[in-house]
Amino acid sequence: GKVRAPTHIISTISDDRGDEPCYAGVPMSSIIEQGYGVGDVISLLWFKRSLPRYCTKFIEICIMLCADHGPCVSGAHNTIVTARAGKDLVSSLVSGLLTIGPRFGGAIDDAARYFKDACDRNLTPYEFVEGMKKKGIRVPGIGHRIKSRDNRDKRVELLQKFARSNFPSVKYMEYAVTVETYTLSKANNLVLNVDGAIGSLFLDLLAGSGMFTKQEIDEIVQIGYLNGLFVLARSIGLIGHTFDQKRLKQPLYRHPWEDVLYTK
Ligand code: Q5B
Repeated sequence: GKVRAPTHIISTISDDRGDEPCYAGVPMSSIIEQGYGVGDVISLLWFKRSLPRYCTKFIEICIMLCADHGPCVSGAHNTIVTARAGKDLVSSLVSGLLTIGPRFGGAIDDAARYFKDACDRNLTPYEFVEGMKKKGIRVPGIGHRIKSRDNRDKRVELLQKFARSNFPSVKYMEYAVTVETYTLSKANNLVLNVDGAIGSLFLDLLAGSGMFTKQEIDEIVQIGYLNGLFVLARSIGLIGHTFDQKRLKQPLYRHPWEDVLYTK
């Protein structure tokens, strides 16, 4: 009989060997003919299944809302400086992407992990927040540099509004809101931020859609899929900032001396 040589790579999400590429078994022609959107493609390639329309719409809303947040945030700043140093598109893009992490944009997975654990264990917001403080960990998904109780993040409101009208349950998001109520009693800028809103609402999507087993949800949260939403979304804006700087023929950036405290 035939002896199959051992393979060096295992792949389960896509296949390009036939007449047309397939994403999670769905041929490209079906994706186009059936009017799939970016949310459907993400569902197939990340979660290996087709998700209900309200889920793919939610994914698309996350991508649209996180695509950019102006030139002053860490990622855009790095991209702008790199583009102005004469570097190419990919270099400018990745220099911005490399700032995404626990403080900036990359708190979605940890927000999901901590909110899930605290909510599943029925911790009161006081127990959760003060427990985190004792461990010296900032609550991921809480706090913002410019957003506050009196200057709410519109993106968070839009995500909450969509989920309240379309999700079967928003249990985790409501839990995150009770945490926000508590943190706001400590400081005005300790709002539920866009990372926290996406993290908690994605838990609701995973738990409420009926498309994932409990074990699959735990694995998604443990591996950390959700920062991918911010990375993907913000790439759109960072590419835009690169083109903008090139179009404007901006010179090499040098930070002004006056804005540096030189001290010993
Ligand atoms: N404190 C976001 O801090 C920021 C606390 C906290 C308990 C917290 C901070 C934080 C968790 C990470 C997170 C996502 C660094 C943010 C994003 C995308 C973006 C960005 C954009 C976009 C802001 C002052 C006092 C201190 C702290 C305490 C602060 N946060 N305590 N839990 N979470 N959050 N990141 O203003 O007693 O004085 O020592 O790390 O969720 O990235 O638009 O800019 O789309 O691009 O710099 O929206 O909240 O405040 O560091 O001076 O802290 O508050 O312990 O207390 P700030 P700090 P104390 S969304």
